[in-house]
This record gives sequence, structure tokens and C-alpha cells, in this order.
Amino acid sequence: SVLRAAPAALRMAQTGETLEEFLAGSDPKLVKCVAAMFASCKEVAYKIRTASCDKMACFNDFGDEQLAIDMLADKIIFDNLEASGVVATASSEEVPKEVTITEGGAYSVAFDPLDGSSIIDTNFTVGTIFGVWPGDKLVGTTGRELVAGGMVLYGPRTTVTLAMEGKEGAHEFLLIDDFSSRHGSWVHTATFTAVNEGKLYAPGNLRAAEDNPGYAELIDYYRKEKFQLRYSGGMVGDVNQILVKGKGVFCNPSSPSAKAKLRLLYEVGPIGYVMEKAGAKSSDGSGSVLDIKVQSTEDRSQVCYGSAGEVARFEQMVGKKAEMN
Ligand code: P6P
Repeated sequence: SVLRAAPAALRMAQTGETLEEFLAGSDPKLVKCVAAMFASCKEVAYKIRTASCDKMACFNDFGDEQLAIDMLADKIIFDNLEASGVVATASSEEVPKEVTITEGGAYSVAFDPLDGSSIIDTNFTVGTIFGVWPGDKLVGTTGRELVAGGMVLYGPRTTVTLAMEGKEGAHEFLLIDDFSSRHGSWVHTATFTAVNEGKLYAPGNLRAAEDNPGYAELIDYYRKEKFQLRYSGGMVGDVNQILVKGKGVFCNPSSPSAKAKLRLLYEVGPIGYVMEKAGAKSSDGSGSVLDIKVQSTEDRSQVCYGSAGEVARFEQMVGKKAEMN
């Protein structure tokens, strides 16, 4: 009875706009593409929450063959993108090549189906990341050409933080789902338009500080200035907290011994789009990550997202030195 009451109570607390109402007026084919991603993530959330998953395998109650949860998520997303009929090319971090989906499709999608699957067994927040480009190409694009991007969080609640052309800011949608059905609905719960200076930091790839002196100095600065350390090792949750708190900085630098880890096409670019639409800055140490051209699906990049002051500090102290990549 409590769960059944929850959706109504949650709905009362929301801004109330449904996803359909939010998307109304956008390009119908882009709406279909974005809706396919939301539908996929509802299904992925359901599988994660109703199956016994660990790092290696996912046995669910519906007879699906045994699949690692990230491959299951990958399949769900590819199937939904194909069903949308508007996606020309898709590429996934799990299968890093450009796959033709629908000849003549209007958009192409790159996605990380389940980011953080290495921490799913600890029940930390994991997520899906996606970027939508016009046309049929992914390699050769930059983040500047993105028309939509999203971070999906499979946490205590399932949310999507979406940014798209024609909409100011980034927008959080909450999945209202009573779990007894698989037909939850998405309601708009927040709009993010600024990331201000504030003492919250999420320092990734810490081992890079061992042979990247600038990064070591930056960590010392955060400690001396008594920044709050908030880091889980799951990119989507660690970055999304900065939008929700409206302050702080996330970084994942590289060094000669700890190469750049995060994928440009599937993670760094799409999240950079969402963050910059939400008023944050991004940088690979020399400038906005949206200006980096995708040369290969395998490209990786160091990255910093956050307030203007902290991203500038990252560029000044860590920068982008060839020997560090
Ligand atoms: P590190 C998770 O495996 C991931 O790809 C991102 O989600 C996360 O931000 C990063 O790796 C963590 O890297 O080196 O800090 O553990």
C-alpha cells in the first residue's frame, strides 16, 4: 500500500510535465530517437532491479539467456533504436564499431550501455550514457554537432538527465514505476542551468597523480582548501551530483603510467554536451571537450567537468601535455 501511494505522492512533488509533453514540438524523428533511449533505459532499470546480477552474469526471471548485464543492456538499446526506425547508425562502447541500423535514418547514436558495471556488484549507482548526432556518421564528428545527450542513473531512483537542441539547460526526468508493472512513466523533476564555484570534488584515475605532477598539486589544493571528496567510481553518478548540487568539479586525468581511460565518443563527448548545456564547463586540459574531433571509436581523453573557476584551475595546473597521454 505504501508503494502504491508512492507514485501519487511522488507525482504531486514533481513539476508534473510528462516526457511526452516536454518533447512535444521537437523534431518528430528526434523525439522518436530520444523516446527509444528512454524506453530502453526503463527496460534496463527493470532488468537490473528484478534480476540477480553481479559483475559477470545476469540471470533474470524471464528466461533470457544468461548474459552479462552490460551485454543485456547493449542488446536492449540496439533493439529499441532499430525499432524506432529513425536511427541510421549506432555504436556502443561494448561493440566499438559503427553499425548500420536503418538505411536513410535521420540520426546516429553512440552509447555506453552500462557505465560502471565493475561496481554493480557493490550496488553503487551505474548508468547509461548516450549522444545523438544528425546524419549517419559518428566517426569524424565533434560534440558541437550533438543534438541530444543523456545520462541515465540506475540508483535508488531511476532518472535521466537529458539535454537537447531547442531546450535551454539540462532536464531531470524521474521514472515513476510501481514495479508490479513494467509501464512506469517519466515525469520532469528538475532543470539545471548553472554549476557555481563550490568545494565538492570527484577526482578520478588517482593513480595518475603518481607521475602527473600537476594532478598531484591539484589534489593537494583540494585537500588544503578542504573540498568535500565525493567519488564513487561511477562516472554518471559522480558527474550528475555536480549538476544536482549545482557546484564542484569532476576530473579523470591521465599520465604516462595511467593512460586516459574515458571514451570520447561514448562518455566524454555526450556528458560534456549535457554539462555545458547545464551551464558547466568541460575541458580535456586545453579546451572544451566538444571541440575534439572523433578520429576513431576507440578514442579516449582526459576530462574535467565543473564550474568555470575549477575547470580553469584544471587547465592551468594539469593542462594537456603530450607526454601525459
Ligand atoms: P577510476 C567506470 O569503470 C569508469 O569507466 C567510469 O564510470 C568512472 O568514472 C571511471 O571508470 C573510474 O575510473 O580510474 O577512477 O577507477
